[in-house]
Parts: sequence; structure tokens; C-alpha cells
Amino acid sequence: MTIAPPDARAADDAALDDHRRDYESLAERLDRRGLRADDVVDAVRRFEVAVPSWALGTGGTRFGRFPGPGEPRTLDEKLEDAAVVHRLTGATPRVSLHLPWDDPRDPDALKAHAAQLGLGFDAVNSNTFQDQQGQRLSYKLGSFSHPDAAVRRQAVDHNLHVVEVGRALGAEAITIWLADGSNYPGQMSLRRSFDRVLDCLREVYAALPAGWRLFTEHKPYEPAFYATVVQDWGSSLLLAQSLGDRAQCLVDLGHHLPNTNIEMVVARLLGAGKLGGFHFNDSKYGDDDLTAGSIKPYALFLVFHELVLAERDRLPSFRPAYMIDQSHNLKDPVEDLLQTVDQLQLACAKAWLVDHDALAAHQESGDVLMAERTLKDAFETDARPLVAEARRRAGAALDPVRAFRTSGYRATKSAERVGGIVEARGL
Ligand code: PSV
Ligand code: MN
Ligand code: MN
Repeated sequence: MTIAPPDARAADDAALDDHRRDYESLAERLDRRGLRADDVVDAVRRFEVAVPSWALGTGGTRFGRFPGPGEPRTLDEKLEDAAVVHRLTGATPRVSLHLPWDDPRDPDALKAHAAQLGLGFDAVNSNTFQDQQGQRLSYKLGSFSHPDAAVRRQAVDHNLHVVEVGRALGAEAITIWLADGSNYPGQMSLRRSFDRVLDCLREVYAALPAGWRLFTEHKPYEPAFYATVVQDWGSSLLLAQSLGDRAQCLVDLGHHLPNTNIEMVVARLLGAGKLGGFHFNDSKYGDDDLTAGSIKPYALFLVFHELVLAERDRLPSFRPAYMIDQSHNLKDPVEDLLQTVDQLQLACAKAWLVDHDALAAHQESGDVLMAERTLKDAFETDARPLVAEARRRAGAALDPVRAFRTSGYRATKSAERVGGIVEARGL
């Protein structure tokens, strides 16, 4: 099998002169505002985000799925595509696995292949929200919260297996999202279901290898439409606080009721030392899993503003694990990931453009308009040359999507990857 990774530089040569002029003129304008372009470029280069293994194939909805040619058929092929995303963005050196969707038969071999491609592994994700072929007991009525101890045992054992695989791959965290809940009042005990979840989590937590963390991910509804056991950040925080220092909360940007002030949730979790990580995406209505920054870029910027503040304040517990969690229904999955990383880098750059001294002074003096304008000044700056420069210095592409299209990678893979079936992701 040939691996033909796109050359990050090939498509950039023609655009390099324009880029240099754009960058220098922006650097000069920022200098007048007392900001150093180089500092922002360095901050963007520090930003890394994991690519989930399940996002390399076309996603779907419960109504259908429209896969494209050349999609990866195996986990090794998914890694190849993930390596392309990293090569073109310089920002995705790790892959997150979801088990059993992507359970490696030979973790050592997979780790070696990943290393050859310049990749490592980030948080592993367990899955007790679906029944798998040959599974003894059903999760139809829950997993960690199930009234039957045997089902809970099976779900805990699965999570212990995920930790084992993750350890073999060099991962250092497990993310647990539970679909557990009820569709109708009376279906489950609201209190006991939560206690059972905590008991099961305690068992997984106790088995964490040294240096590992456990992330609890909440979600208000879907598939449970009346009451989800871990439905909000308060429930997630309760769990993490009960478990101990190595348990933290994971915020998925799509897992909030409409109009929730997500940046405030982030600030609260940061304040409690419990912000473990993110699943980036965007949404219009619910857990839509759209491209980050496609619907509410200002909200994404405000989330990054809180993350930048946490870094500037050197919060001791601040070691966030960032991952993309999107469903690429219509766009080419690799292109969508490239676009996503670009949007995240852009939000990151803009958040570093905030004049923090001025903001603090306006907050102190109660100047509401100027405080807001300080944030808007950063958000409304065209930071694209900074992000392109960060990628250029990392040996990645000025414009990753353009580089990918110019490379003809998908066409090459379409010829190679025939006859495979890629798993659907419809959540
Ligand atoms: C659930 O909606 C979720 O956001 C969780 O993170 C899952 O692990 C992921 O999607 C994959 O379905
Ligand atoms: Mn998620
Ligand atoms: Mn989700």
C-alpha cells in the first residue's frame, strides 16, 4: 500500500509572497496596539487537538448516510488520514480511539504504525451506548445505571478493557459518556441511577494507571429524552469531585441546552479545578456535531478567551485534553477536519489578541462598553495571517484545504481503497 501524504509546502509557493506581506502588515498594526505577532504565533503553535478515529469516515444521521469514495476501510487507513491532517495543520499529533468501534487487535502494532506516521494517542473513549454483536447482556435500559448488577459488571469490564488498550497505546486518559437515562417518568429511579453510575465510575477510577485521568462527559438529552443520568455540568462536577483529583469534566460544545452560556460553564469548571477537556464542534439546535466555528464563532472565541485566561493565570489543574467530536455528513471528512482545526487555531489566535491589562482596568472601573469593545477588538481582527504563519513555521500548510485539494490525495486513495465498508456514526 502506498502512502502519499500531501506535501504541505507544494501548494503554498505561489501564495507565500502574499502571505508574507499580509503577515508583516498585521504585525505592524498589532505592534501599534502593543501586541507582538510572534507571541500569538507561538501560542497558536502550542495548541494541539486530537482527531477521533471515528471522524475519518463520513458520518450520518438516523435517516441515512452518504459515504464518499476513498474513505478508510481499516484503523490503519484511518491513521494514514489522521497523519495527513497533522501534516497539513501541524496541530493534531494524536488520535482518540472509540472502543469497540476501533478496538485494535494488536495495540503494539498499531502504536508502531502510528509512530511511523508521527502520531500518538490521546484519551480513549468507551462505548456502552450500543449493543455489539455477540454481547451477552443488553444496554437497552442502561449500562452503569442499570438496575441489574450483571449489566453494570459487563459495562465496567468494557471500560477496564478500554483502559488496558489505552495504556498499551500510550494514552493517558479515558473519557466516559453514558447514554444512560429514561424516556418516560417512572422508568428509572432518578436518585439510585446516579448512585449506581458513581459506584461503577469508582471502580474504573480505581483501576486507572499512574498518571491517567478520567473524564466524565455530560449531555442533556438524546438518546434519553426524559431524564439523562449525567445530564449537566453540575452532575458531571459532582461525579468528578466524588471520584478524586484525577477525575475531571469534559465539555462537549454541543451538549448544552439552547442558550446555555458555555463560556461560563467553562469558567466554573476551571475555578473548581475540574476542566479536563473539550469535544469541539458547533451546533444550531442540539448536539448537531457541525464544524467548529461554523455557526457561533463569537461563542467559540469566548470559550477560548476563558482557556487563555486559565493559561495566563497558570491554574495548577489546567491541562486540557482537546478533541474534535463532529459528524462529517456532507463534507469530505479530511477536509472538514482541516477546516475545523483552522477554525480552532483562529479562535485561539483571537483570544490571545485580547488586551488583558485594558480589559482588567475596564472591569475594575466598571466601563461596560470599553470592556466589551476590548473583546470585540480582538474578535474582529483578521487573525488569518497569524494562523497561517504558525502553520508555516511548523512546516505545515498555509492553507490546509487548498494543499489537500491540490495534492490529489483523495483521488489516489479512491483508486486504492476499494470494496471496504466504513462504520456509520449517527450520534
Ligand atoms: C455523544 O453524543 C458523544 O458526543 C460522545 O462524546 C460520544 O463518545 C461521541 O459523541 C461519539 O458518539
Ligand atoms: Mn462528545
Ligand atoms: Mn455528542
